[in-house]
Amino acid sequence: MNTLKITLGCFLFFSLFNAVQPAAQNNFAFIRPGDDSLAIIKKAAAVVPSKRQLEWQQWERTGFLHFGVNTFTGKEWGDGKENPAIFNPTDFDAEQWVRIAKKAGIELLIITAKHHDGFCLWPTATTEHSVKNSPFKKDIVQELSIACKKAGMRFGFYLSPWDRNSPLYGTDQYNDFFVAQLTELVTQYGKIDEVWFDGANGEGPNGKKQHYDFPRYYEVIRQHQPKAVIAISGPDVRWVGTETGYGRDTEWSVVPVKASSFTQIVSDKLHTTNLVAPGDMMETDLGSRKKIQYAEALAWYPAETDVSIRPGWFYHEKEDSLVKSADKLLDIYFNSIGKNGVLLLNIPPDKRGRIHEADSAALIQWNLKIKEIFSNNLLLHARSSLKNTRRLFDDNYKTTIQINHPLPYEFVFSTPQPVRTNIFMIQEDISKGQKVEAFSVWVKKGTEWQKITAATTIGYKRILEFDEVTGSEFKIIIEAARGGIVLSQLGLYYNNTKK
Ligand code: FUL
Repeated sequence: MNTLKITLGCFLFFSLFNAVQPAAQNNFAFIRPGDDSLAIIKKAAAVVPSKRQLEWQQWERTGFLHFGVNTFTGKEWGDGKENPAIFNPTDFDAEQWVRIAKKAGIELLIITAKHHDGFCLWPTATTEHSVKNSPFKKDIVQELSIACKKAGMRFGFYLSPWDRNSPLYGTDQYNDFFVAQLTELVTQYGKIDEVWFDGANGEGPNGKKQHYDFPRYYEVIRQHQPKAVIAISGPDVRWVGTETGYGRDTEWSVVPVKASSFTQIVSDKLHTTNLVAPGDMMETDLGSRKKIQYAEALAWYPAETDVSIRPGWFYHEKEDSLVKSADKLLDIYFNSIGKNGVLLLNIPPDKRGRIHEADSAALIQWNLKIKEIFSNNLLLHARSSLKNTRRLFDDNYKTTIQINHPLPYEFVFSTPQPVRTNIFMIQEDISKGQKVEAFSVWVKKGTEWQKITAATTIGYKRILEFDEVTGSEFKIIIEAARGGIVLSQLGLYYNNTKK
């Protein structure tokens, strides 16, 4: 399933260059034949996110709601032959979903408006295979969009291009059908913040072959919901490459793409004929110096890290005892958001139409742990060798640290009292690009500096765990970078729940 997802996702990547992203936003760069490796690095450093990509990154925690006929059949992939009569939640409460998501620190909810089985959670005019022919009748997409709006929660939808129910699937008319579905969703439910196009397709070599008219789909979204990010088989956000919740140790948001696709944005036209795949999203290295040396063009294409709180994406009673614990979710938090990604955590409603007690308990615990750890920055009152004022944070707990010095460059913090720490967090101001390639963190023991931890990329956020140390002098060394660095936040913390 993943291979197919990647292939399709990659093939659709060209639309990064779609007409609605004006060149002035600079979330891409051409590599010219005469550019030497230094010029290429410079260009990579100058690529910045578009406004919608920047906002999206700051949501950090987002939630997925897999809900549909599979909830009632126990399957993960329905075959499209399910009788709508089986869809009958007994105690449906979209407000409960939103309430729990809020308590988990989640900023956006994405509902599977239609999964691969083709069953629509809204009473679409495009097919009879929907809630309108279920005993439940209600419009789930509407219920959720209203609940989100009421609670100030962002809202998005997943619409599966692969449709196992529609007789049109595999024909040109399917694109009209899909556009009609999409148009209903982007026009009838208020503001949409994210649209998720899955690349999965299980048709196999002898199955139906569908040419998806993605440029047309994107145009519909941009026209009606210009602020929405289009993810996975979309131009704004890429799949991290696993469904484990764990991102790469080195995660670049600037990745190589093909120049032939690039001309599409320049000419302000969408040409499917020029479609070129940028590569495999599952590779361990997407954006290193070595990778970008061979690029024809570069683009800001950040990672979304999706994972389910349960083994499956849909609710199955037999998995009630297999819900991920708050500690496991915390580890995922460190390894997704803490590795320059946005976390998309799936919390599937059960047959009642509610988030199960086991899931909500873990989610609430998880958020409490995050709050407890990150509400106490041990560097808050530290003096720093960096700032003229020597005060690291202003009254609003904001800092901006600009480093334009030759590398390696080091800066020191001294805390008024010795502090005990086992977590380091640091953020680049990505509105200025992603630059850091290597850094390390040190503590002073007597007269000696000891290395506590080291890593490669930072990007939007990097969180590093290490064995507990106590000290009052800490040092950060930026060892390598692609240009002048702007840091927007950093801190030392203590996780006292660590086993
Ligand atoms: C995959 C799908 O096949 C799964 O069912 C699930 O929706 C996951 C998020 O994406 O490609």
